[in-house]
Amino acid sequence: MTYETPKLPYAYNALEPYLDEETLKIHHGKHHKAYTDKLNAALTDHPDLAQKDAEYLIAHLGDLPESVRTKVRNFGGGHINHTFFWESMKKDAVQQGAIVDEITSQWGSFDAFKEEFSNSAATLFGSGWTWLVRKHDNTLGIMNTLNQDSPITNNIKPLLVIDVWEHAYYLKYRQARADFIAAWWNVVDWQKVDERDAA
Ligand code: MN3
Repeated sequence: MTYETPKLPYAYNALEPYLDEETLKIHHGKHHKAYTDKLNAALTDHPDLAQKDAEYLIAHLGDLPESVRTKVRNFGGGHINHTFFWESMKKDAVQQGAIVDEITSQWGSFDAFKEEFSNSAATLFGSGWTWLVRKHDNTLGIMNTLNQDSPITNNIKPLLVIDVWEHAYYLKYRQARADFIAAWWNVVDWQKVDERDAA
């Protein structure tokens, strides 16, 4: 199997003005593609592994040969995290549904959740991702991962993610990561989050 960068489920300008067209083109067409290309290159000599879904590889990193483990972690993680990120957003998003209700109940208010999540994303040191997850105790949780790490490596179910690598926002927002995060809430696809939780 050859891993492929999936087409975006919307046009490059669909998330304007929150996520700008130029950033999305570069982020998807250059950054994501580079991860996919490097994952393919890393597994050239491992056709047995290249048969597997990238999600499977990331969920079983500890079982992989040491010679490819770091590359799969970085490039495979970059591939699946970006796919998950693209599919977490849509144009004309509506903040409603089962997860929105559960968040409101668990955090006391939706704003309290947004504040905690936004703060977690804004203060992540270096490059990484902030996730809404379904924890092992079945409650919802907020977690950060560094670089291209994924919660699924620790058997934690991801529901929503924001990419807070600088390349995700620097062209439009410069150093102001918090402004990017504040804008991003406008394009979160809560119906997709519900689908993931139910799956
Ligand atoms: Mn990225």
